[in-house]
Amino acid sequence: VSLQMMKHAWDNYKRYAWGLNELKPISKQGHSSNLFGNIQGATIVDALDTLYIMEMKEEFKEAKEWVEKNLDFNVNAEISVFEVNIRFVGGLLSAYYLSGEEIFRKKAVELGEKLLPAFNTPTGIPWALLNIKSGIGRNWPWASGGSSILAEFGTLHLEFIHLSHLSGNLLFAEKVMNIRKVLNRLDKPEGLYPNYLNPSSGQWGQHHVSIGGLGDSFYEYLLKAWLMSGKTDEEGRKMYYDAVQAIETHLIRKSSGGLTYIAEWKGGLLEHKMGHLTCFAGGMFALGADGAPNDKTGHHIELGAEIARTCHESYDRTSMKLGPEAFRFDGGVEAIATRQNEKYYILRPEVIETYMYMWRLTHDPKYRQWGWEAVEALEKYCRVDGGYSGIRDVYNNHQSHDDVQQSFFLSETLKYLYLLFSEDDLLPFEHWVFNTEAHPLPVLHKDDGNKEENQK
Ligand code: DMJ
Repeated sequence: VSLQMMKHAWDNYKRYAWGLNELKPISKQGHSSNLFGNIQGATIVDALDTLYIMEMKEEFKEAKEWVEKNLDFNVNAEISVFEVNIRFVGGLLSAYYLSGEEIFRKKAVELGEKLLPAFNTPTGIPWALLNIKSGIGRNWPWASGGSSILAEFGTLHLEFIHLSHLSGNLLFAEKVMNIRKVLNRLDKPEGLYPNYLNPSSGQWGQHHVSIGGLGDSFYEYLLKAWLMSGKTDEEGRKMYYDAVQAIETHLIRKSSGGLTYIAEWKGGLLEHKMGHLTCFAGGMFALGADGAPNDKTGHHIELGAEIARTCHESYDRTSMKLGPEAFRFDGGVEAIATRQNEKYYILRPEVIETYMYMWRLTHDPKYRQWGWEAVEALEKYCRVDGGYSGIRDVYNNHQSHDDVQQSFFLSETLKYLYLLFSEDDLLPFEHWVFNTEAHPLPVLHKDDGNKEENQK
């Protein structure tokens, strides 16, 4: 089924928005997100590995030809370093490792080099935004006192390690290792990592902590850096388990109805809200269970299972059976969005991602059932003639589409669905880690040798 869904999403993108970043499935035209500046083709690059994995060979071939002929980074564009890294660099790296086609390696390294000027700050903590022509960077104007964002500068590690591995240029790895050094020098409030860090002063901005937006994939990349290193990166491992310990103590709570959730922390005060983005953490806890210190393996699996259940409830308690952007545990509600501007669903993957990890790690059939419920809801409410669209209010039976087919729907949501219903030996966890945009990267073993050897 996810294969048919992919076909529908891809065919319509191709028909109405080919070469542009994303598809507007209702108005049947292209959508240009400013996250990628003038870099084009986000959906194509994000979808490459999904096409490959689903064995959509014709489509993969035409996508590859587009990359060869049209993917151009010599543009005057201000881009989001994080978004371009996870979608474009990550997408190209996976396409290279899966297919062995040199063009993808070349483009990934070329783009990686364009991102390097972002690190030209007093601390080496990169800017959020970078003009890839001039090399001038800056931060989001809304971010606390000129800060860079934890989930942005903390989500470069996996791709940059692979860029060094594939290019022989050690600068990439040095840049991301330096980020850790800066973080490890700083005092952390209650052992927690604030979402904001000023790249000039090297000091934290506002003490807001989140495992959802602005924080999320930083934690994910600590764990995955350790896994991707063949479990040799002890620093990554320690940072991950220490962070989880602090998160458990200060952010994880149980509602009176028995639902475990991860709250947000604002200078010591809890906001009892959990974002859809935060739901990825169920899968992360389960994935990290194996290496958990002090006999805590079972506990981390259990934590993953509880977060999965809570996130499933957030879907089940809507009329469309698709989860809201954020849900709350206060004012008498549990796992329900109370604010109008938190009731939307934009085809996000995190809940299905967690089902996939929980399925692989426990084989409890309920995760496939829950995944199936999501498929039915996507087909019923998000599928339109021109592709798949997000929904403005999942509590309202009257459909209101947002008219965007997000590129991560093809790279993540559909890939995780496909994996949920595949055998475990498709991209097995011993050999692959998924970047935060679901692009698989191979585990690097110490004896993997150099680039030449790897290409044989
Ligand atoms: C994706 O780009 C990535 O999963 C990122 O980590 C968070 N936001 C979207 C999906 O929701």
